[in-house]
Amino acid sequence: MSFAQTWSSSTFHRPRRRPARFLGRPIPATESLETRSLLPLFVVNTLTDSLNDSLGVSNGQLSLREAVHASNTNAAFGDAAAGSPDGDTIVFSDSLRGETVQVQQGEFVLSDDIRIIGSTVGAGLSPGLTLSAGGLSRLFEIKTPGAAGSRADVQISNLILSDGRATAAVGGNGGAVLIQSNEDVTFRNVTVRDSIAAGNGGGISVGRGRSLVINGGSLLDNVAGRNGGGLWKNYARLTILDGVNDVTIDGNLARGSAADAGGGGIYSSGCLVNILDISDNIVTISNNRATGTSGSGGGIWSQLTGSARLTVTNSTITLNNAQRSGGGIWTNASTAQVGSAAVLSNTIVAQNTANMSAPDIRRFGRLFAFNSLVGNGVLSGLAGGANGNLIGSNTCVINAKLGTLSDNGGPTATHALLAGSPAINRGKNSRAINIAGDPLTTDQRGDSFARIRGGIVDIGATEATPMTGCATTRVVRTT
Ligand SMILES: [Ca+2]
Ligand SMILES: [Ca+2]
Ligand SMILES: [Ca+2]
Repeated sequence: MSFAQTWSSSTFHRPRRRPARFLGRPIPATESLETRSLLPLFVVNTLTDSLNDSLGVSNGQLSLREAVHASNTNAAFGDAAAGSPDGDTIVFSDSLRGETVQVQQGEFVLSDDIRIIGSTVGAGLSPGLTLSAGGLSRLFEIKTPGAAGSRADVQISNLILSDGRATAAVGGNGGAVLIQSNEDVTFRNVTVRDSIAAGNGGGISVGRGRSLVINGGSLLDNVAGRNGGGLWKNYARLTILDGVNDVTIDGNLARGSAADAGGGGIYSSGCLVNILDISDNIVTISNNRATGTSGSGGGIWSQLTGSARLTVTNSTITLNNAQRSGGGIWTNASTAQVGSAAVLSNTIVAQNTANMSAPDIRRFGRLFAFNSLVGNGVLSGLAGGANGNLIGSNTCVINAKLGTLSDNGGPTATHALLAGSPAINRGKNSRAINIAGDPLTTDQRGDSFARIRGGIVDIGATEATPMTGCATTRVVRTT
């Protein structure tokens, strides 16, 4: 039988403005088919990644290796029918749900429009399966071999990518995923974890080019020998938003003597199209470290020139560490450029540490904050009281009263606001909006957790449960 099946062209039209929403719905079993062009659907039904898979030797089962090859070349390969130049879709059989593909034949190079979906079951929230490189190679390299300016549109969803490795011999960047120049890529509900890069981007490296949208998912425990423990990007647009679930960037590390800039969680640099939006409400950035000799920006390192900007909305950045300065955020937005700025709204940056200076935020150039809480604002240039901000100092650090990173409901771990947190009801409702300007409806945890409780949004990624009754009860210690 042929594993290439017909699929509606309507499922692969590329909504460039908001590609993240494109994958927001599970693929219906009976999509209404348009007759003008039908695109291939590959249903991978084996976990194997053998030499025969890479050579295209048929064994009656369709492997991911065969499907990717046929999609790239638009020619039949092994058990895969020919892909289409207009884009292909690869899904995994439900029978493989929860399993792991051990990637043994090297990274998957994606060079033509494609989407790879780990699971189409249910609401599409849980990862369908894991791709593990076992420390042998990257998982994906996304690149277009065509003429200058050509771009591939790549969408990957509902997968765990683990144990990738980029050695110096393959350029060193992007432990799990290397995105070459001029690509438009969307990751939806993809967790990138436990990967190592000899160079930049322990988890993901995004080269000079178009855009990466991270819509739900996590960057966990990745290590870069240079900058950007979780993710490194240069002259590219990165948008991180929640979609139907949240984003946690935790436990990533930028280390080594060449980690001269830092960015334990995220390293972002460049101009013109260097935009980092962390703005759909629900990002937790914690426990990342920049330990290079002069590493700064334990959570985020952001160099902004041209019209570049860094926006962070309703997020929590805590417990990150930098060897030098800016344990939570290091930002430099050139004041010579009208358009460049870092903007924090309804965001907590607290309980971060830096070994030299500025534990929470090290600011150069333009930084604006609104209704945000900074535990120790020394060297941030921010003053408490203005714009509804709560800004601590060396002598009066504000305790945000955050719980440990733990399961507080929802798909991933969060730092809850503990009773008495000064962040409770200190945000601004009109700033609790997503990238499209629409009001946020849930906090980081998703559906059953309203973004606004008690009438006023809280600062940070999660909303506290309002106290009910007993509001006037006080416990007075007498001894
Ligand atoms: Ca096969
Ligand atoms: Ca193709
Ligand atoms: Ca509230």
